[in-house]
Amino acid sequence: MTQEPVNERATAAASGAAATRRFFADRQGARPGADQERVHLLVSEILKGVHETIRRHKVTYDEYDALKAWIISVGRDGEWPLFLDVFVEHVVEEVANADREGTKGSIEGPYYVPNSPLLPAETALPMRTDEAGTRLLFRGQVANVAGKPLANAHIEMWQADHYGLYSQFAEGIPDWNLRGTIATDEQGRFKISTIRPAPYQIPTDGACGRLIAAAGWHAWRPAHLHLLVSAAGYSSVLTQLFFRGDQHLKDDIASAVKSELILDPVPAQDGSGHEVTYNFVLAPA
Ligand code: MBD
Ligand code: FE
Repeated sequence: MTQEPVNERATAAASGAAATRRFFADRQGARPGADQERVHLLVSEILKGVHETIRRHKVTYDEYDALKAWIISVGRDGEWPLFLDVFVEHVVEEVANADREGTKGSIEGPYYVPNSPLLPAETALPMRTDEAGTRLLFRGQVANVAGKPLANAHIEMWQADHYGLYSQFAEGIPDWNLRGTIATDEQGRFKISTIRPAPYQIPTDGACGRLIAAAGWHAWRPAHLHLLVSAAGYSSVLTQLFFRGDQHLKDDIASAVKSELILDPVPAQDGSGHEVTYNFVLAPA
């Protein structure tokens, strides 16, 4: 897939501010940990790692000042949600889901919005009449680990558009564009028309972009669908699905790709774009 220049409408400042607001709206309970021993243990160990790196590499005052300026700018640019979700969340997810049965989890990232429009099992994600991109018919079934189909399971889905932009985080896109909550039918099935998202480049004009440039890294994530699948009595799975052949499967800046989460789309039978089947498996709560 060719990539067009992106992100003029998803500046670090705009998407960062929206992501920060969203985080506090969803996580009113997110407060510094109450467990003093745990705070002491974890913060001491992190600081020790920093101290050891400074000694081992004889970090200079110039480097220390560059770090200080950069950390201040992460906050100024509203990019703490982005930075943490790109560079840290994948390990939290790995630990949290180490013993999960069924569908593998992946990171949430900064762009989830709860309470997206409820849609039937066979549906199209909300999109603009002239929505750009290759059509994608995404279908499958939700079942439990014993193979029993789960009727009325909810598949919350959110994705970037053809230009790598997320509604509610980039300018000029309808609020619920490419976001929806699909309820499975009696057989646990779903059939969702959408478009293939584009590979996603994190904003390059803010603190995260400056770090990436300074380190000689790249800013790309492979194209992905975000999903949160839930059913009464089952443990929800928050995950992402990727596309076979994407050039960034092996070097996702957010380290979120797992081999079990790669889709193999084929040309659609009706000749309109691609179609793919993926089945979700939930474990008891
Ligand atoms: C994304 O779209 C995303 O999914 C993550 C994890 C980080 C930045 C942008
Ligand atoms: Fe994403």
